[in-house]
Amino acid sequence: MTSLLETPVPTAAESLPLRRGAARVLLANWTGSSTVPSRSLYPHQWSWDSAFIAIGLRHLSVRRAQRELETLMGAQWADGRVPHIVFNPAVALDAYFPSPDFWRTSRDGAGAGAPAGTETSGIVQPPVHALATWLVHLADPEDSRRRGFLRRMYGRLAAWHDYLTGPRNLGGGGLAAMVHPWEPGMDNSPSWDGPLRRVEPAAPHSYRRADLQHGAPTERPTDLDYGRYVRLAADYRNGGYADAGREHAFAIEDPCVNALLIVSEHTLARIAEEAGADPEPHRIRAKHLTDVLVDRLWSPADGMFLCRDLVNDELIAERGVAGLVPLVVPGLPQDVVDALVHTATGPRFRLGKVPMAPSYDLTGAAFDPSRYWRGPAWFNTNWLLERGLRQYGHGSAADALRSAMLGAAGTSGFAEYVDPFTGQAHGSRNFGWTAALTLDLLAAQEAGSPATAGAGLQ
Ligand code: 9WN
Repeated sequence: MTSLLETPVPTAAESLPLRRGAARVLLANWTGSSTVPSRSLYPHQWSWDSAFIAIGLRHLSVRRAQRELETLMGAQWADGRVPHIVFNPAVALDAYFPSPDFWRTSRDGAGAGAPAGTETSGIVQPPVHALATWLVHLADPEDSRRRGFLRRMYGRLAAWHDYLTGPRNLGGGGLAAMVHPWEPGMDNSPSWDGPLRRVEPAAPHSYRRADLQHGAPTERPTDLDYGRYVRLAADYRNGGYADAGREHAFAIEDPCVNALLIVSEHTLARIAEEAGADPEPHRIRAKHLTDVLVDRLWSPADGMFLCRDLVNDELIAERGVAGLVPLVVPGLPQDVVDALVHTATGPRFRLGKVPMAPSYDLTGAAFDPSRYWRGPAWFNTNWLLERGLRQYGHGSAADALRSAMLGAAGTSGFAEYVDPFTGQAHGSRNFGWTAALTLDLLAAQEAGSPATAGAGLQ
């Protein structure tokens, strides 16, 4: 298939150029208070990017990693939501669309508690933040304690999870619902094709895409999809970003988002202990959400988790990598774990035969090896799978995946995503979380084992 899998484990000296390259990306993307995913395509702070970036940045500078998360949480809304973008006022309005003058959160989001002095988007992204906070703490617990890092983060993280399990419990079972395809972070996944068909696209002349100035149209979402993204965001804004008392045209429960919420709840219990708060409610919630995740999103026939469309209350019959990510959740039933590993290594995802897991079923009708979230392999989802495999005792599969990721990160110039078969680079280069997770994988490889096995809890 490809030589990436056969790459032998490099020594620390051999990995030095890779480490230096990754560090250079993080230094170049640092703005003074946070890190941009990409200097060209994404010139602001993104929510789940910052969490993954902090996980790698801690190996370079613990203080910067703390700052990264503090900056993001500093833009939290009073209702607890953590916005998916925190805009940098020094960046030109036309550098990214939708820009602050589209979201208008300080005005239109005021009723929902948007900050008055910082412009943000009004939607959210997956909750990786408590996990990242805990891992940053572990990098230098003494410094963290001295600075009161966990004490300052705890209340904000707890409010964030309360938002997701409160106002965003749209399905009623307890899982967090996402109301825009940008929220689960896998914008253009084929899982959204069905739900999006119900959405009337915004008129093409009513907005101007900025992403096509930097990204190839064959790798980015189509104009039709973009029109629908804009419509959903504008409708949410026009409703004051309120979650209750409105019909959401798009509302889904996603297994990756909720798996990350569960892992983050487990780590929030650890953070609570350190911060002098009661950890028990977080443990109870994590356990409860694990049961609900299996109950509502597990598909025995597919051997993986699927997304649930809350508009018709049906599982969406598309298999994306989001459905494998729950492998990071501790305490899953053994038959679920076995089936997930079987599916990950079977014909749909071929882990172990292709270097990195694709973002979508290789046998699926919508599979495309180069288009955004419709097939290419991403480093964050593979990093999560690597942790999941290791957590459930599949150490050699995890080692092989780690080597393949490190190989692909270097040869692709820290690409945003890669062709799952060849490792060929796609999207932007010098991408923040690719560089950061490279540093994290290198640190674990050097330690001879994962520094933070499983969810970083046990
Ligand atoms: C919209 C920043 C973000 C990632 C997402 C990825 C992409 C934005 C876009 O880039 O989304 O949020 O413009 O396509 O899909 O996961 O957080 O890297």
